[in-house]
Amino acid sequence: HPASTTSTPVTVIGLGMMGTALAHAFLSQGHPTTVWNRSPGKTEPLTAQGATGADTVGRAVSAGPLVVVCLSNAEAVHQVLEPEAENLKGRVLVNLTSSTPEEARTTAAWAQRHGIDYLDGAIMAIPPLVGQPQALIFYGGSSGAYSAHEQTLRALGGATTYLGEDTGLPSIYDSALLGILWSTVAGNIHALALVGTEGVTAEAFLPYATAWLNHVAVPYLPRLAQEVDRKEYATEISTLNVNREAIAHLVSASRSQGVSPELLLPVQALIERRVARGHGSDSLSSLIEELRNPSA
Ligand code: FVH
Repeated sequence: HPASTTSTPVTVIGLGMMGTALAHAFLSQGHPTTVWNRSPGKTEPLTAQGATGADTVGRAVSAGPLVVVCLSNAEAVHQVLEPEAENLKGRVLVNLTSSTPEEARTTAAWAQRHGIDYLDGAIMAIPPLVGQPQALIFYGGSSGAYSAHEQTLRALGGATTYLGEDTGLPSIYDSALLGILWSTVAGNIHALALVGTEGVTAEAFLPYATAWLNHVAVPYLPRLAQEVDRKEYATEISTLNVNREAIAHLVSASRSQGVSPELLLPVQALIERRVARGHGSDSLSSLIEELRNPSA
């Protein structure tokens, strides 16, 4: 692969909210960009910006060495690209569609069979952030393809990260980080409902939630990581026994304040189960063993 430059042509297949943002980012970096979308009406805003609208997938794929696909799901990717396997041969296919590791590896195996240089990717940003320095996008797969097109792919985000040859990694990192996002948002939503019962506004509570995450939750993560990697769960500080009492208070307080504790009940159940199995003096990190052995 010749190393990518700002003149490397790029094809974007799929012009949903994300695909459109991707095409804009490539265009703004000066790449000749060809775009295709299943239903009409989505290419016009991009052709007005200088993109070339292709009326078939085949013409879009043939436009250059780098094809980026971003559709709703893996099934859509296969529906659109299976017929183009021959045409994709020798090109680099970058799949930024959300998928499971299994779907990513299945698509990678399909690409391999057809001589298509494949990278799976996961975009850890919402469309408006695409192209920003802090936009984080993970890639996994062909190292040759990545080194050849890293420069071009950086148009999509400054925090572009290559995780190695395993095409399954970007999606597992994606899911893991989204899990942290959803559980953090869930905790905040429950907290705001709780303080709200006493007339405390979200704005008034915000500085404490922010400080709590920055000064307690985040500094705990390195210790959590070490305990998990070493499977060393002994602690004198915050045992499961202590947390079991505290979360029981939270649940009963929530109920007596008229706020559903449902977002936190699963955590309470996990703690109860772990304590019942005799691990009450372990740290919170030992909960991971319950997740790893659900039926244990
Ligand atoms: N939007 C976001 O914030 C997230 C950020 C993280 C990454 N995700 C993933 O990006 C993929 C696309 O998401 P999207 O937000 O662009 O989704 P839509 O706006 O709904 O656009 C979907 C496009 O997919 C096309 N499409 C769907 N099914 C088919 C099919 N069977 N054949 C051909 N194209 C298909 C659809 O075409 P059309 O409806 O306009 O004709 C859109 O172009 C996704 O994996 C997110 O998880 C976004």
